[in-house]
Amino acid sequence: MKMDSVAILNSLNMKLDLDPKNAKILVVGLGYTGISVAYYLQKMGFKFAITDSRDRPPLMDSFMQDMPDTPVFTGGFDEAAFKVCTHLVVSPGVALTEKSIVKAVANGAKVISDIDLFACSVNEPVIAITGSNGKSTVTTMLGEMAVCNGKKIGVGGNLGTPALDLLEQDAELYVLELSSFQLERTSVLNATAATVLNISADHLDRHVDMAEYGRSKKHVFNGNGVMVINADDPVVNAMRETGRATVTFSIKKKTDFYLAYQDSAEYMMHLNQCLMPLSDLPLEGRHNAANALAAMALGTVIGLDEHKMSEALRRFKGLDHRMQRVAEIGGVTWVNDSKATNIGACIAALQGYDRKVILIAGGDAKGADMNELAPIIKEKAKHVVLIGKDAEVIKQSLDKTVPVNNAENMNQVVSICAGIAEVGDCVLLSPACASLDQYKNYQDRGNQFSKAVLDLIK
Ligand code: UMA
Ligand code: ADP
Repeated sequence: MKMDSVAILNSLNMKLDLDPKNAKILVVGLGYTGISVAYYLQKMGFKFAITDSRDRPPLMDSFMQDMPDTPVFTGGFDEAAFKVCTHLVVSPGVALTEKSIVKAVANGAKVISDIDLFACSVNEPVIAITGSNGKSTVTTMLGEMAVCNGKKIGVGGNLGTPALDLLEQDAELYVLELSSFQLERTSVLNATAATVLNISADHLDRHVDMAEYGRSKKHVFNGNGVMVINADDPVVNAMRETGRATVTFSIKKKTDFYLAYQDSAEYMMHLNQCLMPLSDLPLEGRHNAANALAAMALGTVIGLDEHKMSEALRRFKGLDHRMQRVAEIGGVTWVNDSKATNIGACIAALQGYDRKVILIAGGDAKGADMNELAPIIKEKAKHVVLIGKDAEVIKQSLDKTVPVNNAENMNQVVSICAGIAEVGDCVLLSPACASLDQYKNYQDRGNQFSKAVLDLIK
């Protein structure tokens, strides 16, 4: 049954020591998360202030029009506000190592997240999905499976809609994509089922090392819900806990959800039962078979019908900027995988090809070691065109074993690739890096690529 505001206030008090009479809350960050927290706190009767280190966060003006009485401090973190607060609700874009936060914590303030507030506000099942890659794909797949089962659902988190905004949707089930930043500051989420899809290097400009990055991801398993484990990933496998209900998936061996040949066709399987032929899954790449199995595993835990889940998978269109075929021009296929913002995604993309491709890579490597990427590039790329801040780092790692060109912008990239490509070739934008050094975001990078490609046929 849906929680009323009395029950939510009790839960906030019990789990987070938050009560409207005594709490002095500082919301850190005036982005989508901070604003969703502000509306939630106002609705629940809490007093709070907001701070943002930026001079003028992009959403500030409309927010101030809507909530003119809220104290807002911008242009640096306001020390006075940090000094008096009992609770800090810190947005994912702000590192917990910020001096003001460290000081406030030393003074006894508690760091919480929007996900903690959300967790105190719902009785309905919550499915939580994290991992270095595949989060958005699996979250969207599972959402579509639930809709196909006639469920009223709320789907969001890192995917886009802040978790607290989903509460307005009055859902009977929530599916949340969660980033390592959201998870590292979340302590009271107890998801009905949760998964870490995989772990590979990402965000090492913010996390101290891989071990700390992995520990943040592991928070998704806090509580006593079902753990959905990728049996192919050693780091994820090591997160298993004895005595916890666990469901496994694998694209390499027989587990609870796996792939197997039956009468010379490859099937997605659950225990000894065929779910659907893998060829019915309309997505490129073996990694998407793993994603589909993970979504099936999560859906099964919450009682979704397997036929309906297969139906949703057969209709799944895939998300833009993930292995998205842009065009075939003169026998050359152009693929936009701009969302490959880390090494793991680029490796998965290259592994999906049985012939050599022309690879476009580069951008902001976020501290990752590009030597981990070099072997697969050497194996699968006939030519590499590099862009962005860390182009040189990638070039060095390739050690002159693959022909490399550098380019300044996407038009130049596409014109170089068009000059090299021969009939039957594939040109793949899978940068293994974040886009923010040159583009607004990965969508902007992907859109500029697609436009430049389509301009070739004008
Ligand atoms: N910022 C400052 N100073 C501040 C507060 C923020 O400079 O005081 C900067 C951050 O460094 C960041 C930007 O402002 O560059 C936005 O930060 P934010 O925490 O306010 O972000 P939101 O607008 O609340 O969006 C966040 C997620 N963004 C980040 O984690 C950076 C969104 O994920 C998410 O959709 C949204 O909450 C709702 O849950 C985006 C993302 O890029 C898609 N996520 C990263 C990823 O997927 O790799 C983790
Ligand atoms: P996330 O939300 O975790 O960033 P997405 O589904 O948006 O994941 O995909 C991001 C990138 O990772 C894309 O380049 C996509 O092709 C790739 N990818 C998707 N699923 C996987 C997976 N299971 N393993 C490795 N790479 C993947």
